[in-house]
Amino acid sequence: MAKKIYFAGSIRGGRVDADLYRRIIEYIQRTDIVLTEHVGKSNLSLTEQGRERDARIYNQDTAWLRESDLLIGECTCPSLGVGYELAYAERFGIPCHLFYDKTKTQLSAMLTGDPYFHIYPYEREEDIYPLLDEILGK
Ligand code: 6K6
Repeated sequence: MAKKIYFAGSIRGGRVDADLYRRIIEYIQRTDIVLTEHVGKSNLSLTEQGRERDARIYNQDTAWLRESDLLIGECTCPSLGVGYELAYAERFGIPCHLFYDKTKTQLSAMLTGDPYFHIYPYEREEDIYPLLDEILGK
């Protein structure tokens, strides 16, 4: 059965890797359901929309997180929102698989130091996809 995947990637933290997010999302969608497809879209609004609209985003995203089978995060571009989502997922027992390009960044010790997280440092984008196959049970 298709799994429900919460894909986490930076939005207001910076959109430098938005195309990479889109490619990863499209790869996952070949076999599974990505609840957060918008994270890979190039035209999304980055500006604060007021607390009411942001509350709708928060409520929707945390509901999706609780119903997801696992979280896959691309963490090269640091993002407060992604960090929050990871702690939230851990609290609800959602398995978390985190990727980052080790030639570009060092992950926070709050992630690498927490044995709850499955962490995959990579050097080239093509290294990501066979790992995704393993994670998704392909
Ligand atoms: C509308 C259409 C697309 O995006 C929007 C508005 N913004 C957000 N919509 C949905 N989820 C969001 C939005 N902003 C942040 N998030 C969640 O936080 C995503 O699930 C990302 O994984 C994460 C990014 O956090 P920041 O701190 O980099 O914004």
